Amino acid sequence: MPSRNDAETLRAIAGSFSLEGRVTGVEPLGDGFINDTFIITTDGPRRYILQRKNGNVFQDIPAMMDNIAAVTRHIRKKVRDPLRETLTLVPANDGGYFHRSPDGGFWTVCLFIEDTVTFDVAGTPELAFQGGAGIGRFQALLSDFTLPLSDTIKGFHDMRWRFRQWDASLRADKAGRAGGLPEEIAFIEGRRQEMLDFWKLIEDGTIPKRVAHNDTKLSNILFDRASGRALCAIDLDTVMRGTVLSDVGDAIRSYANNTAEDDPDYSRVWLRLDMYEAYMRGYLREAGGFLDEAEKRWMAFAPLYITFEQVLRFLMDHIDGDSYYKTKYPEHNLVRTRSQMALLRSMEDSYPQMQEIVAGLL
Ligand code: GN1
Ligand code: MG
Repeated sequence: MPSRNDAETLRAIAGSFSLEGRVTGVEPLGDGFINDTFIITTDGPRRYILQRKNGNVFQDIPAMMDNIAAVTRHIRKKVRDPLRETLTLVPANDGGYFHRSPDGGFWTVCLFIEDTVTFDVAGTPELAFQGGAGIGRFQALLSDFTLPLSDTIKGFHDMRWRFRQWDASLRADKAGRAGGLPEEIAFIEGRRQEMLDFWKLIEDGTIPKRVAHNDTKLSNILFDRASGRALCAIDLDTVMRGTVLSDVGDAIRSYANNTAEDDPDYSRVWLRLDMYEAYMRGYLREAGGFLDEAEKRWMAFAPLYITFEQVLRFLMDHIDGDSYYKTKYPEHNLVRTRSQMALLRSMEDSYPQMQEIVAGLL
């Protein structure tokens, strides 16, 4: 743990938020790739989540917090149990939704939602069904949201922008790694046109922009411990306007993978069609009502698009010298790349069946 996050500093930071009770502990939680996350315990009735938001990834954290506040306010008004079915931001003592530490860090707090569980691998179709229903519900609750939202990360799922970054990375070859990656680079280039053609449908308005979560991997959903239902979408940092297809794609990338996204044994990586079917059944039950024809038509392609984007982003970070994602070992981004390449190949093989499944559910 870096010294900037030492126990005393963390307690002082926790103390600068309007918490009920006195802080009794601040401990690291989970292993997100982007932010540093902690759990705050107090002698009061609640626990809290403390996060140091990543200032390299998010250029305008105040705008990001405004997005999260607006979206959670909207959801809160519509659900039965607002303290459990959406995130509740806790203001800092000055009334804003973040605290600045002397080293320039941006810190935020929200309520910890008790009696919930998260997963890294879905395991059962029932869980995939519940996860699909959860994201479908999240999108449906926001389908009448009309307030402006800031773009928290420029060009997040925008393939034209991603290729511009990609071309620049290859040219710069900062870590001197590009020469050793002919197969991976050919994998990306061989799909460039296909992916740009899909993105064009968003650019020209064929596929509408709505409010999307944009980071719907399985571990970003809280499941209710008692009922097993998907309760609450967390990690709202990337809530922005975009196509809801990104959410379906990113979810399938994690729920329907037979293994973890960075499994180094690529023979274990494949798309599970039973999980795909279950997720889509849950998702379409909740989202079917607001989707238009173009979204339905391109629904089955979404996982291929997002998995491709992920291959590109992991490989680009490897080429850049691992500056974006947290890594656990030196080749981690390359292993992630290859593991996601195996997943995309499996999706390409299963694409006709994926299309059939969606057609059968609509
Ligand atoms: C990051 O924030 P986290 O760890 O849930 C990333 C996603 C990637 C994901 C890959 C803001 O998600 O886009 O899909 O890692 N988030 C950001 O696991 O870049
Ligand atoms: Mg995130």
